[in-house]
Amino acid sequence: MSRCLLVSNRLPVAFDPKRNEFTPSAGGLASAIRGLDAAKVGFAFEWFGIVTDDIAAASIAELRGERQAQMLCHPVVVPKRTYDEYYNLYCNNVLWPLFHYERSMVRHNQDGWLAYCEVNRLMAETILTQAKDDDIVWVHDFQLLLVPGLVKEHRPELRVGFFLHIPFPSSEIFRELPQRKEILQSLLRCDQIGFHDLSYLNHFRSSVQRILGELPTEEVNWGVYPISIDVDHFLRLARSEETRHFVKKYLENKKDMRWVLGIDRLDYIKGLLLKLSAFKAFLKKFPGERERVQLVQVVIPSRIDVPEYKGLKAKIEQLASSINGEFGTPAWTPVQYLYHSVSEAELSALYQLSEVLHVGSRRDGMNLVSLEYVVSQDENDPGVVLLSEFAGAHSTLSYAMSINPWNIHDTATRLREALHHPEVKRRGEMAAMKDFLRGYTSSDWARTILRELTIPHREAARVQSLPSDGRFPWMSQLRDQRVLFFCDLDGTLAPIIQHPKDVRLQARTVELIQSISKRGSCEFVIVSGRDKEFLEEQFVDNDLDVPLAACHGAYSYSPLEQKWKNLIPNDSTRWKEKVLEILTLYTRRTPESFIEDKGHAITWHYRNSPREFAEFLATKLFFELEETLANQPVQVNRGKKVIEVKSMHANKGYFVQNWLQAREPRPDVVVAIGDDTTDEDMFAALQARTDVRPYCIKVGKEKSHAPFFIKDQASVNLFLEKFLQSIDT
Ligand code: GDG
Repeated sequence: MSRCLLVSNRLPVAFDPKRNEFTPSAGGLASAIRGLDAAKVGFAFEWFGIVTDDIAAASIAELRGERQAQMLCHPVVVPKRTYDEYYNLYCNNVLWPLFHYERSMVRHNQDGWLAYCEVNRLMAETILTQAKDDDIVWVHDFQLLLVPGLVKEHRPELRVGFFLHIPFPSSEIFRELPQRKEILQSLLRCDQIGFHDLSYLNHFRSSVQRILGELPTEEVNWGVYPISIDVDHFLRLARSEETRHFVKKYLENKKDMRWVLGIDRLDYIKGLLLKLSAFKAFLKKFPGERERVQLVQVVIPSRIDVPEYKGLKAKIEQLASSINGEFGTPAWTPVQYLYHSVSEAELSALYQLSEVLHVGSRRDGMNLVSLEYVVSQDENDPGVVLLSEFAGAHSTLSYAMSINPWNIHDTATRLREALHHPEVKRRGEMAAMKDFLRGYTSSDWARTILRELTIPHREAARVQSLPSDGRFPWMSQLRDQRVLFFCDLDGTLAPIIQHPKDVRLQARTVELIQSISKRGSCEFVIVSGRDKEFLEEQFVDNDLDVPLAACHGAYSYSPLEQKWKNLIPNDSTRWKEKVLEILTLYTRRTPESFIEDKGHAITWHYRNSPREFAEFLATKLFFELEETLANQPVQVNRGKKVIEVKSMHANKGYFVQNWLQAREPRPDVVVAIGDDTTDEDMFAALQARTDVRPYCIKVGKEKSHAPFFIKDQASVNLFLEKFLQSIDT
């Protein structure tokens, strides 16, 4: 089994020399990674983390492989004073608040930065001495942003991945960081950079473009991999004797009271004051709910030596007790406030007994508590998750009730809705989320990341251009195989020309598509960014009976049913108004540019405009759109002479995944071919699949997720001809 060196600030266990005791480390990162199943992930993990004294180091090192650690631990000793400066002055006073958009909390300082460099150097040195050539180094989180650069400087051939557990802020915020260049340059040395959410990745990309001038040309694989939890562990925990004992015990007091639960580390990012204010507003607005509902808020002590955290604690306690003072009765305490951690069994019991989980984070990389709550629910009478739209988990939990925690009055109303959400709905919604999590655990998360981190390595040699005879070697193995073919239109089947509406398929291309799609073993699907009407003209009106996907997969057309289906029925398009307003301004300023509204996407074209001026404005426009739409369910893409804003779900990646899901029997082979950035979503989705053999082909020479290349559009027909021969012979 290959070795994966996990590198993070903390180890999974801490050692208390006074009590001579080991305690599991608190926090999301440790709890998610502790749950990784090495066998499922397919790697032998060894964990590197910092300790500040030799006794702890020796004791933890001795644990090697024992239950408390679950993984082999390598403590890296850092002098206490340096550690404190690194952790308090830079990690907690600069990076943490800045990355969570809390600019007023940022305290820039040079001492912290120097200590940060020193600790990162010590960590990198240890890795350099311990890592063997075929190990994978997987660095975690904002405390160790310089480690990838330092490791790569000496061992460029080592595979290094980085995962950020907190948000990556908008470039408008990130560019304030005095050490912005050093940090980006280090991260760009990685072979792979992972984020929880697409918006974080977009912010990172635009920061690179803005601060370093351009995106790197060499191979960096950056992606979105939302973290998950050890689902089996939480399912078992929910049924355990110990948890049942607590459920019974708590029920004796709870009786008919309805619980709104909060489990948060003491941190300003968790929005505890906003949550309490919303609860107060709820009690004011809905007097009928008083004496029937209680907010059970567990606050886990954290960074308590820091004055800001002490101050926050005092404010929370003040607000909680003022709510109790104002609304409480001898028989009812509105806010039950606990300021200590609870055991796992108690936590599971609280999850099970609470009618609503309230996550009101001002910003939160992911938020594992919300996932744990879902998994712990009783399927017959589950609760509801009230979830801040500023938590990464918002993109994972499809049926959570969204709140904007800053809108206290609306949150109060949503809380009431959550408490009265009908049982049938709760059941269906919770079952869907639970099912999703059953199939996507923290081990799946790690496996996807590590697989991608190793594949390019092994496949680097296999990146291949179309040979002059038009046959990739793998084409000799297509006979008797069920082949699914996804093909882009513009720039792939048809050349890019000056006026997009004049594009027509060549007669030979039409013939080839017809012949391929008539083969029983082969399904040929056109996946295009064009609108339905245009595709209909090109294909349906020319009697080309192939399935079509318009607007990057937002609509699909079945030749059998002869009708279009909207694949995103509940798509909200409120963002469109704002986008049209911005694009109209740019169109007025840029001669011969124009706007195309495709329903789920809006595109700004500037292919006929004065080149330099239009490119300049396009860059500006791109950033403006990203800023304006940072928290909207949309993607902003820059393609060839176009900028496009599209609904997150109008995405070729989603489309091909869904299409494949519905295929029974599954095809053996999937071929995907395309030339534009939007095709990259399709390539990335297919390359990650293990149940089919994907062959992704990029038309053009740009960097791509696709391992195969065809140099230009004019060579595509040759490839199609040879492809047809390969499935026939
Ligand atoms: C960072 C990011 C991201 C909490 N209280 C108790 C307890 N916990 C456990 C929970 C959960 C974990 O701690 C908290 O995880 P979160 O994700 O909610 O938050 P952070 O610690 O801020 O984590 C976050 C995460 O990294 C992972 O990438 O999701 O956004 O900020 O697992 O169950 N466990 C026990 N008693 C407690 O009192 N036993």
